[in-house]
Amino acid sequence: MTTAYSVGARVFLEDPEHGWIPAEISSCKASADGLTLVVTNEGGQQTTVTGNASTLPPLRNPPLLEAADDLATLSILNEPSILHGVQSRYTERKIYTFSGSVLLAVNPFEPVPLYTPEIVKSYIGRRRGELEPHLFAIAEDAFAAMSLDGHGQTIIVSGESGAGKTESAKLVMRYIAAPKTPTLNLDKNSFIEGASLVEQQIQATNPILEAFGNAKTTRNDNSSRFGKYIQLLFDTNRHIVGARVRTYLLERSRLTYQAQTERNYHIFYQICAGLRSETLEELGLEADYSKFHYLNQGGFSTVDESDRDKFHAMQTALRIIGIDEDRQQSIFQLLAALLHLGDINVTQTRSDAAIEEDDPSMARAMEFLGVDPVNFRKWTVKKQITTRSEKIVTNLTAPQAVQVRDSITRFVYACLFEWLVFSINESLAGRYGDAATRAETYIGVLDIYGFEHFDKNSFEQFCINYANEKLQHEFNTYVFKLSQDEYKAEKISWTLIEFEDNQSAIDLMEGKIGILSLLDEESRLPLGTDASFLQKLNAQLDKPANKAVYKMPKFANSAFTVAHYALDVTYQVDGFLEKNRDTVPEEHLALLTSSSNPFLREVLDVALQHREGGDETHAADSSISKIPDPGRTSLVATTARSTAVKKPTLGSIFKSSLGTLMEMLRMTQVHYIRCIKPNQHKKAWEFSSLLVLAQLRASGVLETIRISTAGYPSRWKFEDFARRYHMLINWREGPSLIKREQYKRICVLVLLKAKVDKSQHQFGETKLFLRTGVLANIETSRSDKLNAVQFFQTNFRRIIV
Ligand code: AOV
Ligand code: MG
Repeated sequence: MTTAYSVGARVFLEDPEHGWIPAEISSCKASADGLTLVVTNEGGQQTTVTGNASTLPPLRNPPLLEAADDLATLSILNEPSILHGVQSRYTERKIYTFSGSVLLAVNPFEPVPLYTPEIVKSYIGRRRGELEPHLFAIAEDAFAAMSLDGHGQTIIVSGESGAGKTESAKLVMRYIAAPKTPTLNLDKNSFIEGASLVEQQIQATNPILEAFGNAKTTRNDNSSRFGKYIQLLFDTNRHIVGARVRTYLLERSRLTYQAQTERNYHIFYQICAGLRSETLEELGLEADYSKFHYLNQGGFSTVDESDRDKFHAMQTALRIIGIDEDRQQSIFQLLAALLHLGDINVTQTRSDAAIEEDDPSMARAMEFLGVDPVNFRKWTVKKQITTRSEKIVTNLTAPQAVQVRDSITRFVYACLFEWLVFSINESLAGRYGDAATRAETYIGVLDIYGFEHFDKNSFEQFCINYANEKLQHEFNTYVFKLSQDEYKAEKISWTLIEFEDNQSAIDLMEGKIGILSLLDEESRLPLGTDASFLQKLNAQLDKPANKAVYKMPKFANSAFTVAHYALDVTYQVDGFLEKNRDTVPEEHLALLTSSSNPFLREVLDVALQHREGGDETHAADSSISKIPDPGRTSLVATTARSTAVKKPTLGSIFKSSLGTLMEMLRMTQVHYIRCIKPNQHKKAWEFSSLLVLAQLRASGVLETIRISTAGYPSRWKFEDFARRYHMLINWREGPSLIKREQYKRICVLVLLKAKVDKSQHQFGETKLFLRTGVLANIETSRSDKLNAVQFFQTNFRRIIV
């Protein structure tokens, strides 16, 4: 039983609305069942509770420690203390807090004056802890660590959708790529004045990739629909010489379907809003995009002014990375072609699909794609099956034909995205393509799509959450190893503590008999269906061994549930097979690759070569041998050409690129930024405790605390401890006169005086390690003593007067 519960001690009471509310112990009695406490909350209400250390209300830190810059310095590291610490800081407009080596960043949801050139300058060359917690402190840490021995670094930005990962990642990139001179201009959305070409090119990647890879979802108006790892490359003098971008699995379904209040990729709206009216007319587009099926399903019809501004910023960015006006025109033409494709009218005659010969949308789309409309029409309403002896042509139904049409849109757009990433990399490879040879080391920034759970979750959410689950595993390993390393360095005796990680959820998803492999198996069967995939899942995975991670939902027979580290998510199986196969009919592929549009041919060439050739064909930057490659851009799986050849499915491609990414992360020194979304309505300075608590739990921040409380959460350098607490033992000299050789002795005496049991502390080489709660008691004694001194002085004075 812990002795920390006593009259006057501060605790937290669980509250269904606020998570936790502060209270104080008014009476405390030992009973047969442990302790019986009467607890009074701030409103004066009293509650009686009986229990032991694990069931009684959690203790609260002394006031001085509560809103600490670094949560790791808290004496009591329980859930409510962490939550309270983050909340008190956020209320004071302090959005950043350290939790040990991890930076927590709570989204302010409005511009904050924290990124001015002066602030940038102030962090340069400073050690962490010298200044307020900040993204720049983490970036500076990474830069310093890289400069020290040339070791590669990665800054991993994580958090749920809308938490602020992309904004944070951009600020971090800007800090790292910024010339370390006082004249830089870091205004939002402006390019750095006086920045070198490569620095400008690095900044230019953001508006481009966001236009083509971000979209409005119900959770975030600028949600990243792809994962991104950007490596900033440095030479031996620690000057930036280039960069390399790797992207992971762009969401494809959004191109042809958007849920209510969601949008397609920004770029479509940007061209409608930003192109000159002559160009719009040439492309058959209108500023009012509501007539396009691919743009109006989410229910939007008004032009957003910001789309126009973003379009111009994006065009500037394209120019900076070397995509000139002509090429831009070709890109816009391709995008227009896709919008027209979506408007091709597919009807049903009896049981067969039909498209009018002179469908105007088809004519436009084919003109821009450079494809013969007759053949296109034929292979959209019919399909050819090759058997051993003959070829049989059958008619498709209207929904099947729409499927074919939409698969072409998704395929062409995915290739265009690949091509863009490829072009960006060519330009980032240095003016003479020499970044490769000059680069000695790097700082990587990882910004992926955050954990997602919608009302209806599908293959995309499965992949996104799978990626987050893998990252969470890296995080656990990192934090666990970090505490172990410190214990080892300080040579304190410590039995290795076990902690429960999320390996079983990962095995469930990617294991030999896991969801992805069963999905692949089913996807390769010509007659495979979503329903039979689900049957397989249930037959293979609904076993006692998976009880904790796999569940069959009670009220749905077309879904399965995975217990993720963040929370349980139920996935609807319909569409899983189709999305995983991600095929376009081979006849259509042949039409596209032999198009009369040279730009389309180039786009497909780059994307497909990339798929087949692997790293070697990644021309621009393949020779960066010193710098490990975090995996090529997500690949484009193509046709169902032959069932004999095992073509890669999207799931298997994603699995292997994530595998490469994780290997890469393990080779680097990692730094973590955990973004937190303070409320669901994107409102500035509103803090919903329950929502934040859920994220702290899910992000593993609380789990890391659990890991550290299993050991010794408080670590104090002898010197710091001695200086703060020497007054408890009436040490003869003031803090400034204490000598180095006395530090440890003072620590011993303070612990003796505070009656800290031997089991509650250990002396390391340079630090004192304390079990949870010990410091709080010592801190309380210190304030009591200070109060007593003050009381004495006041009264003493009164007597004299
Ligand atoms: P995400 O990257 O974490 O979501 P974003 O970085 O896109 O989230 O942030 C969402 C929105 O929050 C931004 O559009 C800004 O309006 C606001 N925001 C975030 N960080 C800041 C900041 N430091 N200062 C001011 N506003 C900010 V997702 O990509 O959906 O997982 O997939
Ligand atoms: Mg994002």
